[in-house]
Amino acid sequence: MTKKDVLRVLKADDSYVSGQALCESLGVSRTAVWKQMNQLKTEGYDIESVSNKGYHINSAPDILTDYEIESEPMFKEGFVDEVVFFDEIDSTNNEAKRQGDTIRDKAKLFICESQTGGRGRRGRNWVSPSGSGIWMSLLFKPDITPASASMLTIVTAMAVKAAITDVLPESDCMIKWPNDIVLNGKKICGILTEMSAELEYIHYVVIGVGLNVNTLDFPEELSDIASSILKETGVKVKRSELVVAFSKEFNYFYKKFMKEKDLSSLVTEYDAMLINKGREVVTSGELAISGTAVGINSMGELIIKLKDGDLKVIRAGEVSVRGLYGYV
Ligand code: BT5
Repeated sequence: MTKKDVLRVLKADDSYVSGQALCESLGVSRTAVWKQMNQLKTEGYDIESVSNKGYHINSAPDILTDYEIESEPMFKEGFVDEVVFFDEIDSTNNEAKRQGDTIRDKAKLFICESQTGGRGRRGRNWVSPSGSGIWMSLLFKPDITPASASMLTIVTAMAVKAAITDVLPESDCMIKWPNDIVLNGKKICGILTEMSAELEYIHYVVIGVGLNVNTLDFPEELSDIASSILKETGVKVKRSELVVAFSKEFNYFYKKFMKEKDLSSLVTEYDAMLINKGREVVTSGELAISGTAVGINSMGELIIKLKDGDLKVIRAGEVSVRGLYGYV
């Protein structure tokens, strides 16, 4: 019997669970249950015990351990089969890649409290302080071609946006194509998709998500572009709830994506989440293009309408886009 088993039983019941029922469902002694309860209490779980009634969980701490996430009642409806937690690690994407060749049919989620070498795209730095954000990486083996893998960033962005909306319906975060989530014009989340592949065959993909949830302080150089859910809304979200919502939403969007193995059934929904839509954008790179973002096509490419009315398609990875006057 593990902490996860005890938490699962307690969380599944809104009322009290008798000590006897707990022992019976877990097949262990009362002393064993009592020991686990005490351990959980020292970790910050508020578990009430009332004589003749039993145990009831009033609240759980804001932690991201495997047992906290996997014991959530909604966890089974999600895409993730197993959570691997670290208090501190260089980068959850690095760890997922180190374990990449062990992956079979499962989807594993690597998650941590802090990263010492968090990465953005092209070796950029990702600030990952302890205790306030979600730094996680999904590892799985999709049955798609390597050329389609970049579309998983689009699918992931939709899942992050939907998960935030599930937990905080009043927040109106949007997607900045291709890999950012923005709230009030500031970046609250970035996505980094990597893979190990041969020309025609994917060994595994790693999708890293960095989400600023309750972070209040950012380094000076990021203060203009970065923010968190708490900073923008004043609401402190329990991070494990958001992780479970993400896993559920990813399952939903990924299944839709896998039907055609492209984004044709998601384009309309995506465009409604796209902050760039209808706005002036300019691409980076030598041949900077400016125009109005129209939306994405079924490959996840951004369609830009040029001044002369011509449409130009921009592939993720080729360039990044920004608003004419700033980050969005
Ligand atoms: C990204 O790159 O936005 C992808 C970030 C992915 C991070 C996750 S965390 C879990 C997993 N493990 C990892 O090591 N990485 C993934 P990019 O579009 O290149 O944006 C990077 C830029 O965002 C930086 O150059 C900064 O300007 C800015 N930035 C850095 N840390 C930030 C933060 N915490 N919040 C918002 N912006 C940040």
